[in-house]
Amino acid sequence: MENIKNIAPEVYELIQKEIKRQEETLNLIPSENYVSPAVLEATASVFTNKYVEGYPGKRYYPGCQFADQLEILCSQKAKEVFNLDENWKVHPQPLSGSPANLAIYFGLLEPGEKILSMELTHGGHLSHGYKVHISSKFWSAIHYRVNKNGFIDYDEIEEIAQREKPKIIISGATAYPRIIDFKRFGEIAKRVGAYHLADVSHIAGLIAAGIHPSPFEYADVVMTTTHKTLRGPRSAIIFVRKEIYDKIRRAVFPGIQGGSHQHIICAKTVAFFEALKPEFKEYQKQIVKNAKVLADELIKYGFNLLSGGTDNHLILINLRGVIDASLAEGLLEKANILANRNSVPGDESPFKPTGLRLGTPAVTSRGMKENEMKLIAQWIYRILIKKEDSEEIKYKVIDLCKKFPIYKK
Ligand code: DSN
Repeated sequence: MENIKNIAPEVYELIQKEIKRQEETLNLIPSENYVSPAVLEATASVFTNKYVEGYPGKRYYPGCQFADQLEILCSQKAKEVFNLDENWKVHPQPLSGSPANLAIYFGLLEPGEKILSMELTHGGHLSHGYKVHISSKFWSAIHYRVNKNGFIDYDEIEEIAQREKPKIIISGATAYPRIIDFKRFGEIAKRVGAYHLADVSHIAGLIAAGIHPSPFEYADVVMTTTHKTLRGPRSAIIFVRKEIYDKIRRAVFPGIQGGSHQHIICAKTVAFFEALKPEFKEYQKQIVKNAKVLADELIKYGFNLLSGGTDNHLILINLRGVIDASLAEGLLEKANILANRNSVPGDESPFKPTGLRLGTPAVTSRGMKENEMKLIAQWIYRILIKKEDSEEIKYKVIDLCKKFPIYKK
């Protein structure tokens, strides 16, 4: 990074500090991950210099021949990763998850039509029609919830769908630790004449590896961000059934976005090449194994987990009556352990959440396995329940991190 160092020393310093922070921190934020050196290289490639608007073969700028080939390759590889046939088309340009969802609604719904999605405090996402998201200005959202055991209540979804006749039903969540029954979602959507959008941002890597059931047979549109379990750059991608592809194509560009970010499309393509390797499947299996061990250990230490455990990469601890969730997040951060406070069912406001969300994609990328998960659970217990000094645990955390470097020197 000599060039950055010479031109912008303050920026260089910040990058160095961020490298050290990442290397010395146990990252349990379930939506974060570490990209490979190859994906980092692609993110910094000269494709960042190229303006492209439109689509391969129909651009609003000259000089797009290689950008076009890249975009076509990105779509092909994305389809291979999810084993899709000619009934599916890919839109590789969305900049991130929230604008991608907006484009889907914009393409498929008329103003005022209804979105049926998961309640925010029950694991849903802001961009699924929640009142502070722009989607709520154009469409009205109604929500389904999890039952008292923390599982999605499909009968309730069916009942709401029959009554409210939404135009789109969204499966997928930002904080749900269990298998999602996409087949059931698809059947309900079909019965009431709604589109089924599966937002698989959190679990796309697991789906690609065949560890979580795939939504494709039962959905009209599948959206995923690319930087979570999929371990690509910070971005998103949309898969659409060919009959309705044009509506969504136009909604992304020219509807919502301008020129796409070709260096990020380049990095997504590299990530898809990686996702097609056998090691990727092993990695995804280990994410789930690690999450199960972490969950079991936390239960042994007396923590109350939503739904009583996990089937995927994430865990939600209900801290109500135990410790304030913001305080818990802060105490763990002081020990260089990152887990984020999160709403859980029963919370009155998303600003006062009582849950803590943890996940294993990032620590698994470092090569950590079951034994390390046991250690991490013990540290969480010692900090949050035994009230041991976070600073003391921090040295142990740093030692462990040093044994599992993110980027080998
Ligand atoms: N912010 C992401 C997450 O943490 O789950 C979802 O967009």
